[in-house]
Order: sequence, then structure tokens, then C-alpha cells
Amino acid sequence: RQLSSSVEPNIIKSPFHDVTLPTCTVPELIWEQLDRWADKTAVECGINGKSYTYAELKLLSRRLAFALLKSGLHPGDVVTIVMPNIPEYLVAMLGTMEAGMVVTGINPIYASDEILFQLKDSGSKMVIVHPDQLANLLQAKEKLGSPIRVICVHDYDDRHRSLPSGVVAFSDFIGGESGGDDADLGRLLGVRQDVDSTALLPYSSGTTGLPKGVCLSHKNLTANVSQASHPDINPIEFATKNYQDTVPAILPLFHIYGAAIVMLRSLVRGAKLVTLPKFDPKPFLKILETNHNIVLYAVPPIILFLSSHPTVSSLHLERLKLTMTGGAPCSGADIEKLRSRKPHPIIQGYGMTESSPLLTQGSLDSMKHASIGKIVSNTEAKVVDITTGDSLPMNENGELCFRGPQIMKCYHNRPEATAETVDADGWLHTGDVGYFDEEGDFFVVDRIKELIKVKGFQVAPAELEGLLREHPEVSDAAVTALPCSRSGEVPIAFVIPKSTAAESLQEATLQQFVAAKVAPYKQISKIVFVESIPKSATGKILRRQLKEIAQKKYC
Ligand code: 4UV
Repeated sequence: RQLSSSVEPNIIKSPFHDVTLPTCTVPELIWEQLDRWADKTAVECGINGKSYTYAELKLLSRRLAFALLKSGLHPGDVVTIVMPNIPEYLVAMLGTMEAGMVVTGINPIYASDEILFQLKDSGSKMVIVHPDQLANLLQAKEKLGSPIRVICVHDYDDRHRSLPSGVVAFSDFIGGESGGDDADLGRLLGVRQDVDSTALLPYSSGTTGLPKGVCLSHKNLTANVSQASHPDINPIEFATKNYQDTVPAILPLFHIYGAAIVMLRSLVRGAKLVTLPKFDPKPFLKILETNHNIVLYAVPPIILFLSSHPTVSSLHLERLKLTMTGGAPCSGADIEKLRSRKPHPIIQGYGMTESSPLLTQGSLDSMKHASIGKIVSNTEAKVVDITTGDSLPMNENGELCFRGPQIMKCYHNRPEATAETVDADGWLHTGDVGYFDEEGDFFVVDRIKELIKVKGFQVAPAELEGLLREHPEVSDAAVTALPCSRSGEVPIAFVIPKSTAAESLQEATLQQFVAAKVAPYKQISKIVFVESIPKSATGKILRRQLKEIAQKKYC
């Protein structure tokens, strides 16, 4: 991108020295130091203990890459993963990337219409699915209208089910492949992989509208993994003959926090990942109890769980080496509470899907628990006035903007949305409001974008509004966030009923109507019937007003 020639005031640079950015693909970066820990466990299932060493993970990924390239798919094609966190998720992701193809992950608790949206929007050619999601996926496939191949990965609890016709078992799909070396893969790919090509296509609604595919290149992702591995901020130690960190993989791998921070950041250091298909206190606590040197990536509800749930004992916390929270705001008091139970570094990480994701991270020795930390290396930030766009000095609130090699290439097929989010000078406008202090520590205080965060999961108001408007008795609808002590936020809707239904339309009717079409965390907590919805002259919903009304009424 062309950088503007005028020097802007108040641009803050990372306090950390720049790192040399890799020029290889994501899998190449992961395998770079494989010899150091080839026989160590790369991933283990937290339910049944099934595990793969690093050498096995590479071999399986290679076999998948070969099978994909021989199956008629081409580099650049999109492969969708609809699976919970299981060891094979890593194989699916790395194998697809090795084949020069693009991975898009779908939340395994999505309803079939939500799956359909992402399959269509991404133009996916193949789906790698878990048996538990197969029925929903096949419903979506039926409505898709274009051919798509389905590969089913066997079960984490070893239930063997017969597969419907047309669905191929993963073990059969890669069965004919023995995996080749780098030269074989290179020959099959034909050309050397372009590191600017898209490797990952996670979905995010960004600052406005429906979820959009975020095009993250190999370069974006390897840059961010390297930034996160900076010696001054990295919590994971390199594995050695006698040492290995354990990283519980409890955050979903379809989300950027799970994919890049939990998975990639750990694999480049030879750590052991322990997967859980969903957050379940019992197996989660067992992971904490039975492993050593634990680096825990969490979201605020997990911090609350660890600090206050009666089933959590000091035994469970004993082996925590470092805990990171991110994805949604976490109060300093909540962090302090956990620290008082188990004194150890607990830091915040902050970022977005659109930034691969890490932008700032708390210092390992920092006691500013409410802070999201300092800008990562090779990155600049500024805080801009929300109305004038002027950059602001320290301690003044404005929109946080960042520029660096981890910022997405673009939104998939949405040039206008891209231009609204990443400006001509390369600044990512986060839609978050915050400030930085005299020590260069950043704080998030508010969100100006419409995104709702439920336990760290994204909920796009536009999606729920669209569904509500589909109801025959609804004239118009607007959705915003309501603060919630358990989930951080939950969706609340303001609905104008059609005049014929003004008396009869029930809150529960509409809640159920939406609930049938979306994942459970998107369900609308409260519906307020109104006669009008505040809108600007151009017809845009004035969400801040609605948010204030909701808070006054229900908080
Ligand atoms: O796009 P997304 O769903 O992405 C994320 C990314 C989370 C993380 C977590 C730990 C990291 O180390 C990291 O690099 C990334 O959730 O949602 C992005 C929005 O989530 C809010 C904020 O509104 C972002 O624009 N958010 C993310 N982290 C924080 C946060 C945080 N620490 N504090 C407050 N809000």
C-alpha cells in the first residue's frame, strides 16, 4: 500500500525491536524446527487421550495435502472445516494449507442455515466434517445448489457410524497416500507457493453488517506468529529433550484466537496441545491437574470460572505457568481475583480476526491488569478522534487504529467493506475505543462498532435483524448488546410489530423463531416491543441510543 507522505502526529511505535518476518508458508514455519521435537506430542485429545507426535502430524498433513491435490481440487480452492477441537483439526488445517488451499472454519454448533451461508459465501469446494455435524452439513449441502465434496473424520469417542452415500471417510481419503517429501509436494503443486496467497479465511462481521470472510495470507499469519514469539513477550518456551509446555486447546479452532494464538503460536515452539471438543469443566480441570507447565489461553468467562467456581481447587491451578485472556473485556478485578488464588502472570491479549489477530499484549511482569498491554513488534498504533479523525495524544479516548504486517489482505469479495476498515494508508480501524498511557500501555474502554461479543464469540446484529424481519408479524427490528455478568454481553432486540400483530405478538414466539435458526449463543435474551426505532437521516440504526436505552432499562 501507498503510505501517506505527510508525517502524522501521535503515532506510537511498538516498544519492541522489529523481528525479521518469515518468507515461508504457515506449514513451513511450523515444520522449520521439527527435528528438535519430532517425537514429542504435538496434540492430544483431552477426552480419549489419542495423540499425534510432531512427526506424525506432519506425515498426516502431507498425506492430506497429496490427497487434496490429486482429488481434482486446485491451489486457491477453499476447504471448509466443520469440526470441534479434535487432534485431526490440526491435520485438516495444516494439510489444506500445504496443498496451497484456503481453510475456512465453521463453528461446529452452527445450525444448517448458518453453515449454508458460509459455504456459499466462501465458494467452498470441499468440507471436512465431524460425524456430529454431518446431518446439519448435509442439510446445508442440499440447499447449496453447487457440488461440494464431503470428507468425514472419524469420531473422538470412537463411535463408528456408517456414512451416507457420497460421504467419504477421512481415513479412506488419505488412505492411498504415503506422504512425500518437500520435493514431491513441490512437483505436485507445480509452482512454489505464493506467501501472499490466502491461507485462512475466518469469518468476522468487522465493524458492521453480516459476517465476511477475512483473507489472511501466509505472510499475515507467519508475521503474527513471529511477532507473538518475540522474546520479550512470548510465554511459551521452546520444547527441549526434557521440557515441554502444555497448551489446553479449549477455545474453538475455527476462531482466529484458537487457530493462530492457541494453535500456531504453540506449534512453532514445540508445545503440546490438548484439545477439548467443547468447554466442559470436568475434562478441562483434568487437563489442568494432569499436565505440567501450562500456558492457558482463555476468555473472560474462563477467568471467572477459575477464580470462583466451587469445583476448582488449588490443585487445578498449581501447574498454571501463565494465563492469557482476550476476545472480550476482562476487568482488572477479575484477573486480580484469580491471581490471589494462584499467583502467576495473567495477561491480556488483544486483537481482531482482521489482524491475524495479535495487536497488543500485556507484559509478563505487568501489574496493570486492566490494560491490553503494549503494541507488538513491527506494528504502529494511533488513537483517533471519533468525529474528526485526528490522532490524539496519550490518555485521550478515541478509536484504536493499527498498522503492521499482520493486517488482513481484504474481506473476501467485499472491496467496499475492506476500504471502510483498512484505509488507504494501511490503518486498520478497529471499532474499539480506548487510550494509551505514559508507559505505552493500551486500554479498551468501549466499542463503537455494532458487534456483540457473547463469551468472546461474535454475534452480528445485522444477522439477527435479518432473521427477525423474516417473521411475518414483524415490521422492523434492531439488535444491540446488553451487558451480562456471565457472558459479557447478550443480544437484545427492539421490534416494531406489524399493526395487525401489535397486540398479539409475543416475546417468546420471536425468541423461538430466531433460536431455531442460529447457534445457541446467538439467541436473543430480551425483546422490547416499540413503535419506532431511532435512525439517522440516511436510515442507519442509531445503535448507541438503543444501547443506552437497553442499559437504562435492564442493568
Ligand atoms: O475478531 P474477533 O472475534 O477477534 C478476537 C480476538 C481475540 C484475541 C484474544 C487474545 C489475543 O492474544 C489475540 O491476539 C486476539 O476476539 O473480535 C475482535 C474484537 O473483540 C474485542 C474487541 O472489540 C475486538 O475488536 N476484544 C478482543 N480482545 C479484547 C477485546 C480484549 N482483550 N479486551 C477487550 N476487547
